[in-house]
Amino acid sequence: MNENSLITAKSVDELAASTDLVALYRQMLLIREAELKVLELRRVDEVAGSLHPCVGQEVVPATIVNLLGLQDRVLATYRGHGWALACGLPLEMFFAEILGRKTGINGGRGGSAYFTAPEYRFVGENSIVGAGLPIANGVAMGLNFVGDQGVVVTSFGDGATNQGSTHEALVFAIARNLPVVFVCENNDWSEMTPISETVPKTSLHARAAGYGLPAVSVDGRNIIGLIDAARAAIALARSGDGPSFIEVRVPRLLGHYNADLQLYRSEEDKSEHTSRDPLRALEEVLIENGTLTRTGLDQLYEDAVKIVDTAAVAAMKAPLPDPTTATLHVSSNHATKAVPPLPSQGKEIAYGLAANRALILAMDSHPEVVMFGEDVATAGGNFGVTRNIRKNYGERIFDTPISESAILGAALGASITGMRPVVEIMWSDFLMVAFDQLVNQAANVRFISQGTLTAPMVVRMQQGITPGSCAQHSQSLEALIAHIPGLKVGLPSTPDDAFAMLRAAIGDPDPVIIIESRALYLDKGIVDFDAPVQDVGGARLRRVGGDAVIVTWGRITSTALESAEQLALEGIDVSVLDLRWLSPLDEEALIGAVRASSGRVVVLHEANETGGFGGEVVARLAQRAFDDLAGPVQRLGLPDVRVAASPVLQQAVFPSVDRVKEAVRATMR
Ligand SMILES: Cc1ncc(C[n+]2csc(CCOP(=O)(O)OP(=O)(O)O)c2C)c(N)n1
Ligand SMILES: [Mg+2]
Repeated sequence: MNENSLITAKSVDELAASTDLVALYRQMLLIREAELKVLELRRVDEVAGSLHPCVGQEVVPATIVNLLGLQDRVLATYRGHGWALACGLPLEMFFAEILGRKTGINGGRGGSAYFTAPEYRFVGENSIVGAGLPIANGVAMGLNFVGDQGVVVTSFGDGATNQGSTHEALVFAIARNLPVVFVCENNDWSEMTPISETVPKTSLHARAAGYGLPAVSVDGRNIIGLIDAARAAIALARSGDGPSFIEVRVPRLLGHYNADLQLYRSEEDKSEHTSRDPLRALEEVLIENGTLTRTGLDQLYEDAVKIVDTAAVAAMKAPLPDPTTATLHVSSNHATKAVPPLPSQGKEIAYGLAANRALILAMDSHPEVVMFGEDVATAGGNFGVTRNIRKNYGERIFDTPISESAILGAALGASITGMRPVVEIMWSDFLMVAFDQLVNQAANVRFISQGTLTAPMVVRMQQGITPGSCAQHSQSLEALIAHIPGLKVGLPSTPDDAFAMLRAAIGDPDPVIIIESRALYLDKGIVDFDAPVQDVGGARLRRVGGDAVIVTWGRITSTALESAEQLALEGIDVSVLDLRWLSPLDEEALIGAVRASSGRVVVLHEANETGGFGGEVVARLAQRAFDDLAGPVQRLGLPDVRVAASPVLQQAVFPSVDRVKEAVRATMR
């Protein structure tokens, strides 16, 4: 790969002539003055928290955004003020956000390091290093799905090129030939560590070139070279020729953040960086080529200061947010309709096939649904759940690299741009390598945007113990997801629910995680394919008995039911409440079932006991139904162990029917 493949044959003079350097200078100056003003406001305690100024790096957003159209999008990092302003975010909204005001672009929810302004093409900043790149891929997919032919620019630091998600994103973008321009702002430092220490034997753009992206490195003072490279990269993306990578070498004129004393940095390094300021370089060009005089420059400077001051003063007068809104916009909170009983009429079908039917129906009824994941398309999935979709729906289902962060990030980016991705993570254990994209990214979309943007994405995965599954392929991790506000999670325990809950998830406006059970995939049951689409949420009473209730979910529900049948032979009549959804939790059904079952409760799950969702169930009962409890609640889960592969050792820890029966008897003593 020719590392200079983004440099076109156009002459420097031709490019210079077609570029409004004064407008560019104004833009850079405005960003610089805005940053300096923000720092000043921080010094006098008008701003809370850390600031990451882009002073020295203004040239990158100012040049590149200028080359974008209205159909294009930008994603940046916590050092993203310049990108947002270049995209057109009004200065007053910018200051108001950083000042934590109601009139800020996100009403004070984003602050300096995490604001988003999609209405100005700025998908957002990101405070997680490297996390924006996978999302940029999805935004590119989404823009092109809605027919905008948009190009996505995502900016990140030199340090981010050491992050796994960055590499996954580059690999994914090239595999899918996505219209993304990856812009690395190399300021030589990642916080307090020089890039030379962590990337000793290669260059940053060479890394990207190694994946097959056209890649180039440009000095930020070489404004014409930067424009040339960016134009070429944008043109490549726009014409369907895929992603590319531009490294821009820029100085970091200040510390990593506002309070950084930079004791780790030599004076030589600081002055070397100061000597490379692109703003000063551009001033010299403007003077040398006679475009402006010193007085002209001074005038532009005074104009910029005035504009910035006026906006800052106005923002400071803006009202603070109403504290009662702090809990709003976490999830959609539509009331859950009553969940119908399991159907007695319908078609008998296996659990895995029922999920497959839900996916096919979604493909038929929602053109915006796309599916992707590892082995899901041609092979039909590791467990066959996505079989027979590729042949009818073509590229709407595709196989991805083994890159879980890239998969989830792409799903997120696509979901906020008009698509409805339904992606598969092969085993819930594998979610752990990409949890950021759910917890720090997807869960925040509605919140940050004050409900103006949502992320309607579905993640399917499966979990649990089966004979021979090792400690890395047998965990039950639902409590980790249920812990995160902004995510919804459900665990179907029957074929009907494998169908109905997946359909509900696909119809939901928020990120929903459906945890299927590998052990159940071949189990058959009646499925009502004609039933109306349910809402996400709602528990189901699977058995009614007045002596005690077993509260459970997922595949171990069948153990609860079998235990109840056996206990009935002893004259103990037990209810079984299948919670189905842990988030949102059907608290009314829970309390109702406890009251109707003499207040004797067993909470049963396959997950380890400590920190399992059973603890949450017990806490809710203690808070809301303490007087209804007949005695201590019995909690039965996997003991706090790792799971062995040997079936004998597995059976030794799995909550068996006998243990469940014993737990129920214990509530009656
Ligand atoms: C995943 C993650 N790890 C660590 C951090 C802490 N952190 C914030 S900024 C930063 C340095 C990143 O350097 P670089 O990518 O070069 O960007 P720059 O700050 O120079 O713009 C680090 C380590 C983080 N926010 N996210
Ligand atoms: Mg850096």
